[in-house]
Amino acid sequence: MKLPFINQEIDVNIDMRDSNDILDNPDALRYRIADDGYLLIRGLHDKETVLTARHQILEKLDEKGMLAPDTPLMKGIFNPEYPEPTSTGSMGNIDLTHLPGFKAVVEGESIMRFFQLLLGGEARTFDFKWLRTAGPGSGSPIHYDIVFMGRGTKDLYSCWTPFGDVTLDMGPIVFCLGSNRFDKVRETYGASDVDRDLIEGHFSDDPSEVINKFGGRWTTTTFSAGDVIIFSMYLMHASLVNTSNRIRITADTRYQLASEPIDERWIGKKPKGHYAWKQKDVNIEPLEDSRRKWGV
Ligand SMILES: O=C(O)CCC(=O)C(=O)O
Repeated sequence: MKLPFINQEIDVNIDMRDSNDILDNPDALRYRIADDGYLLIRGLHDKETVLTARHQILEKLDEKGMLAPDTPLMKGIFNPEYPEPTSTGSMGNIDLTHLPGFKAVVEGESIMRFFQLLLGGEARTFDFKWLRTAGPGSGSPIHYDIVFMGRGTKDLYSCWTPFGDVTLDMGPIVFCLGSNRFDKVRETYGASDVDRDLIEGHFSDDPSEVINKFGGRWTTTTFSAGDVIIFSMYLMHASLVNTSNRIRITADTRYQLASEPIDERWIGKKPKGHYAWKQKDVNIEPLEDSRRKWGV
């Protein structure tokens, strides 16, 4: 089915398999995430817990004027008069990410227990939370997560959590299956760090180019409140463009063994974050130059 990335509409499969059948088998989970690069778990969270968080987040967005007047709060319909339809204002915004309902999901028992089982020891999560309140027209570019958060253990996982149902027109996350085995890309782009190397961060503006040059295939699915998708630092992904009139509320949060080194940019009461990348007066190397240098 043709679906829109930021710069291009291409054929995307809608066939991700869930791992609910192996949820109590850590060896099988580990084997699958190493192989497929992801674990889709339907209904990991209690739906009501997720919807409570959604309600609390939407109340805050409403106070900011992001919701269309006189529309039902829980529908999350974007106010077309609001000046900024992208999600950047919500990432790491503690007004939102410290909401008790939100924390009850991303730091709650279901997810922490899951990671304890997967990792085989006490798990911890970064304090910084990438909450996205993505309005119409927004989408995320193609990247590996490691370039943004690779200063600690590489045995680190992202978890993408929808706070409400996410249909295909709301711009769900989309994965390039097989990209965890793009060896040269892993060794070059995948060894970079956006704050050290001052690169663009994303790998390509062109989803067709990625599969034509390196292989793999793009795939996504629809999500319901309660579902999560967990993926490796080296699985290339993006999000599709939100073509609906609703705000896509999702979070991407990170988990690792508590005993392993952690990327210091994302921990503490006020995480430092990207101290160089995309900061004022910092020159970013053009993507084509980085790719030429890497030979990919
Ligand atoms: O939700 C999005 O727009 C992108 C998510 C993402 O890049 C991530 O989970 O690492």
